[in-house]
Amino acid sequence: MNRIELYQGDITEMHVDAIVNAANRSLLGGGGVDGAIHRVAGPKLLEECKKLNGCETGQAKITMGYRLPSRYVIHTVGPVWHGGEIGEKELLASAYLSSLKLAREHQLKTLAFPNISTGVYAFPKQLAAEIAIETVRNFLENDDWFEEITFCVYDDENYEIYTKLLNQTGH
Ligand code: AR6
Repeated sequence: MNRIELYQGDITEMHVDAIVNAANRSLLGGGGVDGAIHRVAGPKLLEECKKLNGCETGQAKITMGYRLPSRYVIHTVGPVWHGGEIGEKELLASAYLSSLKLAREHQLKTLAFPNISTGVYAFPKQLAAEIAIETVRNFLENDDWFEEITFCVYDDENYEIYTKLLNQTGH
């Protein structure tokens, strides 16, 4: 059964159990997808985030979704790209894996990921997509809990990269 989906658009409009936020370690908001999520969720999201004491790179924390159509937000922190020699690849895989584990612990069935680290944090998009798909696929192969994991791409470049990768290898 194919449980990986591709969607191009705004993650804040998605009706899933949880959307994943590409946050920073403060968890106090920012630009990009993080800014969009906080804008739509409203001020209560920031209030709850203030109580979390931040989040390490590669880890994840969960909050309610407030005014978002998704019930929860899983905030994860991807690595800043510094050339690839200081563990960026492992940290990106860890951001995806920590988010999946947290969603699983909270018994969530449907999850949507943005393209973590590929905006402000400048992670190469092709490599990031390969890591994201491999990490999610490995998880799904070993655990049949999730109903659907969606990769929410925003820009056309990521859409093309994900389309190719998902078609090449089968879902
Ligand atoms: N829906 C889905 N994807 C989006 C949206 C949206 N509404 N808006 C942007 N993207 P970025 P990062 C895509 O920069 O690289 C923030 O300031 C975007 O096209 O949001 O992990 C945080 O607070 C890109 O492919 O996150 C951190 O400080 C992807 O989301 C820092 O940026 C990620 O881009 C995190 O940087």
